[in-house]
Amino acid sequence: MTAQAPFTGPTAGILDAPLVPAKVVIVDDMLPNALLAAAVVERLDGVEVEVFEDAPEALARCRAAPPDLVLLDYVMPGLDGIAFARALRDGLDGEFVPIIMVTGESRSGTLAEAMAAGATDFLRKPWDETELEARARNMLSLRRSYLELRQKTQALHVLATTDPLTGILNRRAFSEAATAEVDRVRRYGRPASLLMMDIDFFKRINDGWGHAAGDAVLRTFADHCRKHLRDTDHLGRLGGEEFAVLLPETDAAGALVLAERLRADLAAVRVTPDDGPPIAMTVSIGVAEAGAAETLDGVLRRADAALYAAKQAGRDRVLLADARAADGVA
Ligand code: GH3
Ligand code: MG
Repeated sequence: MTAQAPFTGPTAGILDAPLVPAKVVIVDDMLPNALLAAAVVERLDGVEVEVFEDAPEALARCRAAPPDLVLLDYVMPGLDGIAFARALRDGLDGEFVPIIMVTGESRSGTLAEAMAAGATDFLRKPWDETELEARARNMLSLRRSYLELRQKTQALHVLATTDPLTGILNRRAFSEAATAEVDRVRRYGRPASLLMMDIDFFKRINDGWGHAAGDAVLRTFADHCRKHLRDTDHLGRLGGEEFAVLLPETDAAGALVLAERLRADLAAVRVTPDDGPPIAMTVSIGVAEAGAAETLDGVLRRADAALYAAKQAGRDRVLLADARAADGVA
C-alpha cells in the first residue's frame, strides 16, 4: 500500500512556493541575435535566461518546465514561431506563459497571426533595447500576477475541501469524491466499499483530558488512517469524531480486512499530550459494499447501521452491513 503524505498545514507548500528567479527562454536560430536579447533581459532583477538555437529542443524544455517568459523568433527553419507558439499553448494545459514574438517580418497580418497562435506581445526587428526591456518587464509582471492568483486559488481550494483540524477531506469534499466512486460502481460494475468509523467513548477523552487532548486524538486517528490507506482511497471527517473512507476497487471482503487491520493497529496507538499520560483509543467500524444500483446515501445509511450495531455489540469491533438492503430487500 502507498502511504499518503502526512498533513503539514492546510496551504503548506502552496503560498510559500518561490516565484523568483523568473526563467526566460530565448529561441532564435541565429545565436548572436539571441545572445544580444539575453544581455538585455538579464539586466532585469531576478531573471535567469536560457538561450536555444534549436526550436524543437526549446519547445521540449518549455513543455517539461514552463518558463515565465518566451522570446520567440518568428522565422526559424523546421519549427517556426507560429507553430512553436501553437504547440506550446496546446501543451501547457491552460497554464499561462507569455510569449513575445520577435520578427523582421513587415507583412500585414503577421501581428494578428502571432496573437492568434498564442503570442502575448510582439516586437519588430531591429528592436530597441529599452523597448525590449520594457516589454519583457511587463510580460514578467503579468506572469507573476498569474502565478500569485493561481497560488491563491489553489490555497482557497485546499481550504474549501480540507478539514482544518486533521487535514483530511471535509464532509462536502468527501461526499463529492465518494459520489463519483459510487457512480462508477453503477456505471461500470466495479466494486467499491465504505467504512464508517467512530471513536469509542470519545466524550470521556474530552472530559478526562480536555478538549486539546481530544483534538490531538482526532489528529492521531486521521494520521493513522492515512498511513494505512492508498492514495486512491478517500478519507473524510464527517463531523466530530466520525470518519469515513471510500475504498475504490474494493469488495466487502477486502474492506473487512482493511477495517480490521485499522481497528487492531489503532488500539495499540498512544497519544501523548504535552502534560498528561498516554491516551489510548478504540474505534468501531461499519463496513458496506456499494450495491450495483445504490446511491451514496444508501451505502452511508447501511454502513451507519452496521456502525451502530458494532457500538451496541460492545464497541472496538468491525461489522459488515446487511447486503440485502442494498438490493432493496427489507
Ligand atoms: P460512542 O462510543 O458511543 O461513540 O461515544 P462517544 O463519547 O464517542 O460519542 P458522543 O457522540 O457521545 O460524543 C462525541 C463527543 O465528541 C462530543 C463532542 O463534544 C466531541 N467533539 C466533537 N467535535 C470535536 C472536536 O473537534 N474536538 C474535540 N476535542 N471534541 C469534539
Ligand atoms: Mg464516538
